[in-house]
Amino acid sequence: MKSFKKFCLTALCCVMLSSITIQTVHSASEKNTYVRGDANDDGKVTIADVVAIQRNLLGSSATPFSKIAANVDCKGGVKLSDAIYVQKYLIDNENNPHYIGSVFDLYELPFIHV
Ligand SMILES: [Ca+2]
Repeated sequence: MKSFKKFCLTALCCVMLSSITIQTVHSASEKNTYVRGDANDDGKVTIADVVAIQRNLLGSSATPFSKIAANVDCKGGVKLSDAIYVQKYLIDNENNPHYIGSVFDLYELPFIHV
């Protein structure tokens, strides 16, 4: 009887651990992409992203903030010029050399603009 309880407890622990592992894998694979220019990570490129970049440059720790999405020119980290590029995209999205609003893979090497 004692070994049966031990078996049941072990089986229960295994089931609980496997479900935790599955949940972790699911969460990690949930977001493998980002929208370039979507600095506040809400899925859209709007004036709020310009504000998010500017606030980040001023030292605000507002969350969420996606550095990879905010670095729209893929050069030297997040700078004021990235906010300006997003503003230009919002005014005229026909001329979009930085592919702002496009979806990119997080693990893909960034396209470097010259
Ligand atoms: Ca956004």
